Amino acid sequence: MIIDRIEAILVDVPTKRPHKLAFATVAEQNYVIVRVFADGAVGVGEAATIGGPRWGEESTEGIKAVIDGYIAPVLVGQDARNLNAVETRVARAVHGNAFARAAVVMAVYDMVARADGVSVAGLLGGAQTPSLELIWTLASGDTDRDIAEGEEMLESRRHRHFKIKIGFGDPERDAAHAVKLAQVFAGRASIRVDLNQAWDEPTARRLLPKLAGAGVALVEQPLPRWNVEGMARLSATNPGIAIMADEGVASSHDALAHARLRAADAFALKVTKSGGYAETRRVAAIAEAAGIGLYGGCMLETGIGTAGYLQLFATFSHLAWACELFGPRLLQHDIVATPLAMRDFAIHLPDGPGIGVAIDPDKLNFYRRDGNRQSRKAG
Ligand code: MUC
Ligand code: MG
Repeated sequence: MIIDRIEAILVDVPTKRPHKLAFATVAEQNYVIVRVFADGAVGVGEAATIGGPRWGEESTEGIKAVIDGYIAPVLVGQDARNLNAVETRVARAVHGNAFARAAVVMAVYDMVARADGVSVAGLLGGAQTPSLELIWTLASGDTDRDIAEGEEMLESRRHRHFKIKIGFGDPERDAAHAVKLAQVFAGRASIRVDLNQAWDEPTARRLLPKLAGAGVALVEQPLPRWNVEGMARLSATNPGIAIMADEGVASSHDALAHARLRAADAFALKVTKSGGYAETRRVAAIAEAAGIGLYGGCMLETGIGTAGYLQLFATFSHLAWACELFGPRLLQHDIVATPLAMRDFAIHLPDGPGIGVAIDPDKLNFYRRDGNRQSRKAG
């Protein structure tokens, strides 16, 4: 199965409501959809970014340029079936640029699995669960609106774990917002907060006990990603609240550094930030060896990227902190033909081969940036 062409398409999809994070408010999500072609077979993959090069270094424009200019040329002519060689070849040809590499790797796995009539999870050794408990992020930027949204999610049996985005400027106000939500949903939903690196160590040391006291179960990346030692000090001194690394743990080297210092109680896994399936599995293996819990993270993917992540997450024996593969639910429309099943507080692994979902060509045409739609960037 010789790869003959790789295509990278920029896609922008508006969200149902503004999604407010520490570093940006997102009204539209930006994607690179990748299609890999070989001997008449096709596979699809995706890289999602949040607010352009703000969550991390990569933007969709840069991802497409790297795929077109540097990844496609080293893969065209290669045998897609040698998946290990494909991942290594891409990693050797391109340093960093993990999202660009992962989107292509995802598409190659999808193509090979589809051709063999098996799922990507099957190709990775087999799913160990048919569904995963699914978190929702309350991030409207307004406490009352978040409460109403949370109530609706509980009522409709969609989600019973909420992640709250904070880190907007005034830490006391952030903490008060999280405490309020923790009180409102006490005993009915688990509450976690994501700072996206916004606090410094003294602020975290001062406010984490307050969050723990209100029942917040976990705090995600409170400190800048470089401050691994600070994360270790927080993990050691805040037993009432679990500390999770997200931006700080992308590569297996990051994972090892965190594990050595016991800088986190949990790692957020993301196929794109780790550059593909192989490296994400290495991060997970280090976590498991160190007794660090796994969490299935996301970058607000469409059904394509969500399915690509889900195929891997379902192969793990246990995700201690569940997963947040809710991206499609935040979008005004998904771009897949048949949406992923999300019900009874869980996301369900699709039955089909490959990643288990396929692009709806009409929706792709409508949302692709080089079509007629105007893109609105994050504020
Ligand atoms: C992040 O940092 O975890 C995932 C869900 C969400 O609401 O934001 C993201 C990114
Ligand atoms: Mg995060």
